[in-house]
Amino acid sequence: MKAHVTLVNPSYPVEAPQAIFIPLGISYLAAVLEENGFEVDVIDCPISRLTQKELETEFKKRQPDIVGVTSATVTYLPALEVVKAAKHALPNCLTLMGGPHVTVMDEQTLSESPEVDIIVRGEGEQTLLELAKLVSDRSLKNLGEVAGITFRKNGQIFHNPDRPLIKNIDELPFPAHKHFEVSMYRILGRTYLPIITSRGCPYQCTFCLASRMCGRGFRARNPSKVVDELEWLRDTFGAGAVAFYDDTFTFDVKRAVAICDEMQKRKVSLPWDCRTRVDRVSKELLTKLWNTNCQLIHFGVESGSQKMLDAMKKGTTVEQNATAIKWAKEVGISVAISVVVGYPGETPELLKQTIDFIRRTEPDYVYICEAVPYPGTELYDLVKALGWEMSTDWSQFHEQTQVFKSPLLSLQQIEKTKKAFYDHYFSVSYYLRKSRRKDFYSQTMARMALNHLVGRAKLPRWFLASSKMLSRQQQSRGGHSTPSGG
Ligand code: B12
Ligand code: SF4
Repeated sequence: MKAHVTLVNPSYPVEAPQAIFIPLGISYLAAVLEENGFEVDVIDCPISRLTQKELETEFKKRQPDIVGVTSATVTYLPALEVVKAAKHALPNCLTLMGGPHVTVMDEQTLSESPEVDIIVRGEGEQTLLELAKLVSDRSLKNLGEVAGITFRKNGQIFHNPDRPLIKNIDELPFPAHKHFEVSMYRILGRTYLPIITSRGCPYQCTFCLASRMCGRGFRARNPSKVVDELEWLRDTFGAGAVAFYDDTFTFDVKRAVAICDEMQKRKVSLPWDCRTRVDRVSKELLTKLWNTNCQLIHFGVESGSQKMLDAMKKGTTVEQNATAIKWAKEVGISVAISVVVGYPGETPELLKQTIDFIRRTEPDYVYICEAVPYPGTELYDLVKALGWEMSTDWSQFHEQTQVFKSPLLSLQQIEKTKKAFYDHYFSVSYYLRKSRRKDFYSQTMARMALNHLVGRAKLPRWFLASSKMLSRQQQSRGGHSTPSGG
């Protein structure tokens, strides 16, 4: 009999920003299993908000043979709780974990968590398929032959060789969003869905894990298939806006243009946003994106100091950052930037250069992310090598608080600077400016500003009532380094 698989997206820890997005990883895994005839279901904890007891009941009801849980570093502890609930409810089920955190911390996870049976490292579709087949054939003793896993046998941990990356990602089915309550992924009344049109990043910024997850080679989907998926998102799920979550959407400029051409040809006019590097855009390309209804572009600016950009091995200049922001604004696209603060070597003066850069270039939205040494990154090795005290509470790894102690810049200094910056940036006039622009992204930015203004409680009650209050979703202001630009 074919194995039944339950895939789980864990909740965020309460202290982390709650960014609500369909997890593409789980959705792709479900699609590939289904395509191969396996029974699949999904538990999406950030939406269903089940207690530990309710989760156990849910597992007992579904009776899966395999429970697979995804996790980033920040969701590692909640993910372990899910695995515990699964093992408690169904002691004979096979428990798997995958995602960026355990890909790197595979052996540590298995040694500290007896409830986890197998770690799937890196890209998971083919590996999970192979495991599901082994479970169906009752031949789990052959685990030693499955590439890309780390597992425990007779108390010993085995780290099998890596699995080669999928060469042609066009062979993957569309992600199985039908397993999610898509109507819950709404912002300001619009269903806002993600798409990925390429995998892999050729760059190696020191704080980022992207190339470790999807490789350094840029593997791209055919523009025509991309637009098929956009039409499907619009027609089947009622997408009202789409986030292109490629690490660097415009890495291959010709392909980005071909996607825009295809969208125009097929009259796909959904508002959309994308993430890219400032050195992979030109004014001509930005004009093309704008003409295809790209309303927001995220650039990974990272710093206003060349010294810090070089330390992060970003491979861009302050000048390129300023020019790209200027071009995008000139063609009409709103610009969101992310900056990394508190990186080793950053002094209050260098941090000030970043704040000055933002004031000078006036992007439409700013994510200030605190430098987080995710395991597996060069930054992690650097902080370890410096011998600086680092938090071991993974729930803190969400870029809105400092997780290591820099002798050059204290948590208090960073928090003070951030607070002063946002208090100044999200002014009533910012709110009014954004609300006057009627596009989806400007409206969302207006709402974020309103959230901030309300947080500061500087608005009279009548103003709140007239602005129809805040969004139900507490969106992550943190965003993060990668999606805010390659
Ligand atoms: C889209 C995206 C988001 C989206 C959606 C997140 C989500 N849960 O899917 C949003 C904006 C919400 C987001 C938020 C955050 N993100 Co993010 N995000 C990305 C991005 C750009 C692409 C991820 C993606 O969809 N890839 C495509 C899918 C198909 O791949 P995948 O998710 O990795 O899944 C595959 C494998 O990992 C594996 N797999 C995953 N889970 C499982 C489970 C099982 C059982 C198995 C078998 C296999 C398996 O198989 C999947 C298919 O191949 C990556 C960068 C990157 N290139 O990886 C960063 C990235 C994952 N994010 C990162 C971070 C830090 C965050 C935040 C903490 C930021 C913040 N300040 O809040 C939050 C945490 C959110 C969370 N719960 O995971 C880091 C993670 C580093 C780490 N160790 O944690 C990354 C790697 C970027 C970076 N800076 O290095 N993110
Ligand atoms: S930050 Fe962007 S460009 Fe740098 S490695 Fe990560 S995905 Fe690539």
